[in-house]
Amino acid sequence: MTDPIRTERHDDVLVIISDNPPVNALGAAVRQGLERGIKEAEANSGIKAVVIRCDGRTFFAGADITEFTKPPVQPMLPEVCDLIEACSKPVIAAIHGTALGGGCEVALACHYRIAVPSAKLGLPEVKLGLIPGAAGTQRLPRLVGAEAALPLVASGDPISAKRAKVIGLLDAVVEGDLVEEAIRFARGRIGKPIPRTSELANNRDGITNPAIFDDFRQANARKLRGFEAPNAAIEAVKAAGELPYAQGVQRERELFMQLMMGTQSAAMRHYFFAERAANKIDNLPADTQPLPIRKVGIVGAGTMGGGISMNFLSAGIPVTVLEMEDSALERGTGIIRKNYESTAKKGRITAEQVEQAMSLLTPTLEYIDLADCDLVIEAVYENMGVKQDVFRELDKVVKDDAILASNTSYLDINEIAAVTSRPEQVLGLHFFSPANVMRLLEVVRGDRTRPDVLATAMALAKKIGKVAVVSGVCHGFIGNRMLAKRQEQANALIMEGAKYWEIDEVMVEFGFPMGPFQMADLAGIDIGWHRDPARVETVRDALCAAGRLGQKAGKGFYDYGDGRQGTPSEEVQEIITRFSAQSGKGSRDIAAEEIRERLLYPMVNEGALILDEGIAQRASDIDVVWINGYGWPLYTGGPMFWADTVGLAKVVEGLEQHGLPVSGYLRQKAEAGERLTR
Ligand code: 3H9
Repeated sequence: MTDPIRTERHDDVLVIISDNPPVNALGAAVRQGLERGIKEAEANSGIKAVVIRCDGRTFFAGADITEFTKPPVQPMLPEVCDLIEACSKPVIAAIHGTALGGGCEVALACHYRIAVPSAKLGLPEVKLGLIPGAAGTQRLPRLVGAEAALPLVASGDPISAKRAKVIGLLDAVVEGDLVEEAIRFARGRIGKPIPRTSELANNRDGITNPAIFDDFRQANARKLRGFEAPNAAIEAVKAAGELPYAQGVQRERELFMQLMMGTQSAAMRHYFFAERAANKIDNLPADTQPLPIRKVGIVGAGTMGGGISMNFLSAGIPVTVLEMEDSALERGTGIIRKNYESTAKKGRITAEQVEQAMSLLTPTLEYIDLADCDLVIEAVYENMGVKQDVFRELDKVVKDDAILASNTSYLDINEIAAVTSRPEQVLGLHFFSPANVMRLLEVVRGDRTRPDVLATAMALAKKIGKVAVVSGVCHGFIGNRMLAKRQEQANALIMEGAKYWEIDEVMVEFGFPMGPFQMADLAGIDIGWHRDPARVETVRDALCAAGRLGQKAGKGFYDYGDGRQGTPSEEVQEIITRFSAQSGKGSRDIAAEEIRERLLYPMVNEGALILDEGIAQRASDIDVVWINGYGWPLYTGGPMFWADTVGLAKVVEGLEQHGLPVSGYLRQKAEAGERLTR
């Protein structure tokens, strides 16, 4: 392996350069090289100042996460940072790209930091279930104060170079050539007293105003619920104000090690690599090239069609949206505009951006206007006949090399593709509602979908900020197929005596934002209802017949006042009790543990089947689907990783105990003592 670190002399300035693609992670060889570079500077009296910079697309993006599960190799990052800071000659970090985690900590150990305007700085360790472990939690508050440090450390979102300058994290934002500017900056610091962050007095703002910690907790309560790392991050930042530097660093180390040993960080690191793996398609010919998508057509301007359109408009891709009637078209485009305007009101986009996005939208009532689109996505009523009609029509009018996609959530893509003359250019693009917000995109690969068509979908997903996962064809694909298993048990449990709000509570306690009955209320209980109030065969029929259609009607399983927080309804429980009595299953108290196992273990079993059948490419893809599409708690790593932490033998035992099916694949894995995820 070539040495990732080299040095260059520019007269009296030594430039230490890292070239460790793709993101200059601070692996062992990089740390060793940095140590060597600083020692070289110390040993040579001709060197008066040092610049540390990176080649490639970014400054160090952090510690090398792949090393966390391997035996440690010296020197460790905290020592390297201390060595940099202790250097007797001024050391300047010259930042471009993203200085993240350990990379930001290296910058904090440098005596000065300068960056290009497009650079970003941050401590995203909490997103991996960790806190910074190379004294970042102690140096940063000393430099910028606890109040400014807190969101960086505890939320993990990076900040712009401009903001970093405002809070004092950067000494300068430079417009010209970064290397030249850094060398010039370094020369200007020669012979001046060297500012060392660890030697700064404790910043007192967290002590004089301790409310900042509780305020932060309160303001972010919903986002942080269940996560361990943010609390540790808050504690570490607090310690930076209370303790001498060395003790603060020790506290940080203890907290860091606790988290590193815990399951949450293992789960979140699993997820980090899972998300990146999901975008890769196994067995595609190496020379597969994505096709250019310059213009997108959407059939249907309803909730889904509108939401899908917004993804492309926001990414600067023109959209032609088709409806059958003027009124539907007007309503649909009106909602798109309203959504953009309300985002602008919240200050997240400018009024110009609203107009720019809307200017890319062409509403139409004519199929022929979709003729020159590179991709057309159908988002009409979930019915095979209706969808096939749309595809027949599209196949006739849209140019030959265009891709045709269906937003179906359940239906067989092969059957849809079969009515066209181009089945190899047909695939599923299953967006999740609200489609402009939810990150997940299931890319459904038909039997005949061509590799470059699939690759195009994956590349496009990245462009519009989605996390795409490839699924094979089956009823409900990866996500909804597993959801059905959970719903089956939720329905069975209420017949056996569990209260529906208890079931929701168990799921919320587990970490979901809501339970299955709250979700039904949000989605609308009447989705797929036969619409005959006289035909009451299920609990759902009874609720619909009673006008309890969900949140939109002010009542569903729950009664809703002004807010979205529902209260359990006696009327609904009476309906359930009536059906339960008819079912003859009897009624008993059901413990939370049984509820949890019966809802979640069948999902694991279904996931195992999905893997075995090759519907999902890898177990981690299933985790990506559930975390991004259904609110499965990230800190458990997703259903497959979670099952591994529970132990597959225990899952199998639980399924058997509850009289539920166990797939051969799951049983075999459990018996072999293997895991589903790697
Ligand atoms: C830390 O620093 C702890 C310290 O406080 C304490 C130490 C004692 N390591 O995301 P991309 C790979 S914790 C190893 O697709 P982008 C990634 O897997 C770390 N590998 O690119 C992918 O591989 P592949 C704190 C890494 O342009 C490839 O690089 N830092 C690492 O969309 C490209 O990645 C972070 O948490 C890593 N640190 O986004 C930052 N980072 O091609 C994590 C990336 O085989 N990284 N890879 O799939 C990121 O947020 C994004 O990668 C970044 C680039 C924004 C940098």
